[in-house]
Amino acid sequence: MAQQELEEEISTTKYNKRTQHHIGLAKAKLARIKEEYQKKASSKGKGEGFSVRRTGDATAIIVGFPSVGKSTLLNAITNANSPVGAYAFTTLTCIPGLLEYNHSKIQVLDVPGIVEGAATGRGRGKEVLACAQSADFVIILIDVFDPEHLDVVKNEIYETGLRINQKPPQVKITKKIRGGIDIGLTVKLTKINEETIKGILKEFRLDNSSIVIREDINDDQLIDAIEGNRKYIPAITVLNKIDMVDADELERIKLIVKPDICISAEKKIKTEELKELIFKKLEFIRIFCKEVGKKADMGVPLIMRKGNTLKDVCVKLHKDFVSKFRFARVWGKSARFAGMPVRRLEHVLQDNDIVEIHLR
Ligand SMILES: Nc1nc2c(ncn2[C@@H]2O[C@H](COP(=O)(O)OP(=O)(O)OP(=O)(O)O)[C@@H](O)[C@H]2O)c(=O)[nH]1
Ligand SMILES: [Mg+2]
Repeated sequence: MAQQELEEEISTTKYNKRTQHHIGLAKAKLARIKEEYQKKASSKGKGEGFSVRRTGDATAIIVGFPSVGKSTLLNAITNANSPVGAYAFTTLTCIPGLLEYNHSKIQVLDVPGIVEGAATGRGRGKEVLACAQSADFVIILIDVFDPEHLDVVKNEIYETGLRINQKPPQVKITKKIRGGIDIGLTVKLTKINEETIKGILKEFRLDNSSIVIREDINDDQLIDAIEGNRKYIPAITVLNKIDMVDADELERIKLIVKPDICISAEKKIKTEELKELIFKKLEFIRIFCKEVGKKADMGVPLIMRKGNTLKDVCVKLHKDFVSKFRFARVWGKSARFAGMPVRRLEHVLQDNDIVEIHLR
């Protein structure tokens, strides 16, 4: 079946216990077709992002339709000066700005507007979404007058394999040589049954495999786990141009968009609160570095992210530190005792940890 027919079938079939198996398989087929298509497209070398050097402690990207005020917002919260225009597609490339907040440096990217079909290459959609893929945080900007854009933007983001505000599904799949499919469950599944799981696995030629599922996943999450190339990034929805509507109108629109924050980029209403929100959502932690035989420098922390490891710290300090790493001594919440030696680069650090790196 062709892509369009499958898409139509998925969107028009009513989802219930009786149809869920059928829909699950159709989704798997569609995902396979898209996977093939993307392989072909990327071997032609298309769909690369904009080349902007990443700086700072994290990168956030502002995504939205044309003229929603992305450039105005960039100019309001960073040191950048991106041209603003009253017409669509003012911004044609990627323009970075730097937002300094609470000792952290956040790179914010302003990009061209996206429209429906962006994920499949409309406008500069592919470049914009590739850029979002490599960011740490997505700011979805919505114009008060176009609340219906939210679903379109979210869908385009989803289509490029980006998952916002979602965790990777707790599913482990291993290929076997023979013996069919065996399913191990540690929870009761309510959104998908074993028959559908097998059908979807077969669609991906995993006829001989074992799968262990540790959470109540649905068919989409199973396909994500199989394809394995999804990116999981936090995001917020920001409603802009609230200076253009009265309080009642704003309340009505808020019910549709359910924004994390409402602002006016132009009038700088709530832009300070937005900075704080971005900072909070990025979940920074402070790591203090210490030289052997000296006291730790508690003045200047290294700004890292929650979940970061010793390896991330090494990468940030010097390009050779990972290959020369012998062990580290760690003080603080991630250490079982003060000065604990750690050999694993995968060791996850905690806020306020002190790290002393020993190199070869
Ligand atoms: N009233 C009002 N107008 C705004 C606000 N933010 C942006 N605008 C106006 O909206 C228009 C578009 O703003 P831009 O910042 O260029 O929008 P953009 O999203 O970068 O547009 P593209 O680069 O074309 O995708 C301009 O006329 C801005 O002055 C706001 O908060 N309130
Ligand atoms: Mg712009």
